[in-house]
Amino acid sequence: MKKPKVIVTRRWPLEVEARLADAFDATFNRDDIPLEQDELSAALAGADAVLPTVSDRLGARLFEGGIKAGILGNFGVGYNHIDIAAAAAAGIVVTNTPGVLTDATADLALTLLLMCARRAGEGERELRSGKWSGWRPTHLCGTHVTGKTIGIVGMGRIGQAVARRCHFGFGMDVVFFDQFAVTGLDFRARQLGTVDDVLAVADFVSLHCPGGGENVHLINAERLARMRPEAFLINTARGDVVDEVALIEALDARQLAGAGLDVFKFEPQVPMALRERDDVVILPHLGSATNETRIAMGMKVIENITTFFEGRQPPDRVA
Ligand code: 8YV
Repeated sequence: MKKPKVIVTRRWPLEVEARLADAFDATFNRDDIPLEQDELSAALAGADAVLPTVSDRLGARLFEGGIKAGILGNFGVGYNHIDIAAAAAAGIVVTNTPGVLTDATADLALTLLLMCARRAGEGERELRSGKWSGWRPTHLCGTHVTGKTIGIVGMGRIGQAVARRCHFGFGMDVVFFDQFAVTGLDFRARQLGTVDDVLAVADFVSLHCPGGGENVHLINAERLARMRPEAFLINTARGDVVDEVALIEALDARQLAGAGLDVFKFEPQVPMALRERDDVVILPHLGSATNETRIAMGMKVIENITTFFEGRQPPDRVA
């Protein structure tokens, strides 16, 4: 039987590329340069499956006609870069990779939280630039973490993994907002009625809701004004959840103490006004970036497209 033609839009871990090359008629992006819109369009027209990532914009226009692909096997849990309604209308199945990146992303949220609280980025910059004059009692004092209150916005898999780390690892009180009632947690946590309620009490606010749709600018000027001046905002979800302009203004006005950001609205562009600040920690979208996790994500995509080509329901179908 002829192997399905599969186009992979970016470099993937070698183990996963080898498995793809074995099972499919696979085309890889050896140079790892993001595909242009016309190249994505050609991929959809020429392959049975296209395997995109967050760096590919798959808007409605790409699904307008002349499509051969039956499935988009997205490498990643978030899929707000794909217009899934347009994909579904064009008869294309879309899958994602939930579960396998939960721990890595939660670990990175904690990395940002600790770096913000303990001024780790500032300290490292000072030392590397040769400006450290030595220990002194008042040097780079930050914010205590243990025993504080973590506020989670979006208590799904990753939100719960962050909350669990904060509760068991740092003895923190956990409050959260989720649009659904969340039960069966194995640690103490209080579900509050609104995002604003969480912002009003949390020392650290960590975002774990999907991007796009109703969540665009969920954290806007009004909501930032509700944060406590000693509090930090952590975002490992999607850049569009936070109004970056409003965040910069709120930091200027000291409405919050700082922010730890792994995601940005127009990646890889990050506003200079954020890059120049000492009260923000910024990382280049590293949430799931461990070797183990990236391999597991790739294998999950393979599982999804394999099931699809066998005529069965892919386990992680989102459209
Ligand atoms: C990925 C992510 O690196 O899975 C996600 O939603 O944000 C990251 O873990 C990236 O999105 C891959 O497409």
